[in-house]
Amino acid sequence: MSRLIIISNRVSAPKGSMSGAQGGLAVALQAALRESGGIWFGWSGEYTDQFTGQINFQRNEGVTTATVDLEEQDIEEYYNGYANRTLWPLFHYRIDLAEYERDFAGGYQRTNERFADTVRPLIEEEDVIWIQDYHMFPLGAELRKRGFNNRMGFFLHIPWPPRRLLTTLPEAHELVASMFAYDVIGFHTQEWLESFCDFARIELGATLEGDGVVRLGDRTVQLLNCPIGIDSQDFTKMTNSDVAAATFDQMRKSAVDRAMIVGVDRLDYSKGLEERFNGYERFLEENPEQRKEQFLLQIAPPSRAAVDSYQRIRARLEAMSGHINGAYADLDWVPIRYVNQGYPRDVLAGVYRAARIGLVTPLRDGMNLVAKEFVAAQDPEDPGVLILSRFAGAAAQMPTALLVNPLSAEEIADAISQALVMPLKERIERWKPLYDNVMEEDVSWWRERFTAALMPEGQLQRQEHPA
Ligand code: ADQ
Repeated sequence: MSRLIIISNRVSAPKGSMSGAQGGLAVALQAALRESGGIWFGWSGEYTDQFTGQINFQRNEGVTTATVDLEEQDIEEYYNGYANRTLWPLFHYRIDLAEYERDFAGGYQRTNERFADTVRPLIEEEDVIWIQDYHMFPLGAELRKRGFNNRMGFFLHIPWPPRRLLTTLPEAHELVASMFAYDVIGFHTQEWLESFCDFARIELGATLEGDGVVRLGDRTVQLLNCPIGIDSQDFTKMTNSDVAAATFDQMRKSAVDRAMIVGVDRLDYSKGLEERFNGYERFLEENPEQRKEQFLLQIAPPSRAAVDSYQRIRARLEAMSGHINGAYADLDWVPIRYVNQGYPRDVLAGVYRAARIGLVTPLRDGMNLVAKEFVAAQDPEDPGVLILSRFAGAAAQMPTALLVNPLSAEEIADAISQALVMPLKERIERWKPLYDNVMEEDVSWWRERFTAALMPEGQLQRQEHPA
């Protein structure tokens, strides 16, 4: 069997010290690395005054990680700049927030070249390379330029935007053309896959060869619809843990017979938090009789604080929650509990289980794992209701959730009202298929599906890669 080399912006710490999606993803990728004796390569999270490309190796629980320090300017331009100020908003359909700066594009390219130069001595002829996410689109092409003929795959964890939006990116053609260096490209949904295909076909003149295979010049790439899941076994353990049980009791006690609606998100404009608060306010306004029967717990730890748009949304959410509480709170009841910190996954599992409604309303989301965690944590005898944005990748696998348009305050308000009175029978009928899917199509299923495409029947199928 070939070794797997995984490359991502950040390398996750070994099991035990991680949380959330990264946790599940890290566990799945580490399992693959353990099986194949491979290496996980990426940025160390540390700065250096002068880039040297020196690699720091660590071996932990059978997994080897290799990391490199970057210069502050690299992080400013590549990570805070192109990745998070340009690509992230654009790929989440927010061209109003996207910043198009040559310095960012240049720093992104330079840093990817630095990654390619650094990882180069670690790669052996039979290795299979799997690159993760939008920080590293051009890395495959950079490795090909350095003469590597290895099988190479790429997985995109965020949406792929519609063609006309992507054409606003000055480097779009170059960037997408460079992705033909990969042998397999994975997306969370058929929709993201087709948007990629549209751009390649219409803008670059690529041709479809059937069954998700696209050709550009002498390169063909296999496109794969490959939705990610949670680490379902591990999450079930979390749900059954003492910590989850204690959290459940604590939440139920503090809810005093009121139904809890829960939202758990990184504080990010793509998660639709302002629109969610608007929808919730609309619900309060339109349903006075249901008002004091419930409350909303919104957990939203700040992320990417170095980027202005994240500071702005944080300030707006503070103002909105203050305004809604000011307008509706009573002596014995406050509608929104707004909490700006992260919690361990076993605590979250208890919180999800204590909730009557999971409110997951991103404006766009590659997948959204909170929706799946919420479903996994429910009591089968008395499950809560998932309200899910139609525009999350997860919606494609979760048709029996209450699907809403997250931009419509009315739809959010109606769904909350409907979920609060939903009979137990209907709650179970809606929840069960969601649960079966979450358990079946979990993170191991995802990883195996992708690696099976990358390493067909364990055989290495080579294409010629002109330097
Ligand atoms: P994210 O945008 O980070 O991931 P998501 O899939 O929702 O989004 O995962 C968030 C994870 O962080 C969940 O596991 C959740 O439990 C955890 N988390 C969120 N808030 C937390 C809190 N307050 N405390 C503790 N943990 C918290 C990107 C894409 C997604 C895609 C994933 C995986 O944007 O669309 O699903 O990658 O591919």
